[in-house]
Amino acid sequence: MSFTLPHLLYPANALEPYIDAQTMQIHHGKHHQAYVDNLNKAIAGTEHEKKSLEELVKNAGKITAVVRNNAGGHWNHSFFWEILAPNAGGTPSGKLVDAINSAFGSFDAFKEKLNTAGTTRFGSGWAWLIVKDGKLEITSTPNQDNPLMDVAEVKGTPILGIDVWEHAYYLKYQNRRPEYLGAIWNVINWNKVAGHYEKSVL
Ligand code: MN3
Repeated sequence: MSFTLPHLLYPANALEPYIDAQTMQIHHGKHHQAYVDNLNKAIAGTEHEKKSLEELVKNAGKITAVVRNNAGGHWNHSFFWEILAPNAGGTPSGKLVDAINSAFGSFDAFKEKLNTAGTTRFGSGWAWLIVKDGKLEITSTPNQDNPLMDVAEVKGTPILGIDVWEHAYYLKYQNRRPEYLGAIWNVINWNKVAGHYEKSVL
């Protein structure tokens, strides 16, 4: 099958001032598009052509580095755009906030731990909140890997992921990754994250 770039659910400038419009346009329209195009090119005419994105991601270590990087890039970004939203942020409610408090002590302690995972990920990668054996954990992955992959050091179901590649923040924040990580909490769509959480603990 051939993969396509998903539409953003909000205008590119909707996450201002936390994420600027130009970053969104390039990140979605150029970077994500390139992962989609390169993935389609890499699987064309191969046995992988008929597989779902999830199958490709879960078996990334058994395929090629090109498929691993680009299937990961497509999955991660599709996931990322949906957990961001304008007029979002704040704190989650319900079962998710209970699970966060019980796993990390408090919502602030959780944010700090996820920010540390993002800040200390050397080079390019992602910071994740995952469900592993029914419990919440924080982890990070290099490049476009994710915790669903067979090659992930810590495996689990992602419910929140933050892109810490420079392309996600450099135009506005330059080298100040911690500042970007501080701002992104204002645009986290907790309803979406809670939905992922509830599905993963069914
Ligand atoms: Mn990115």
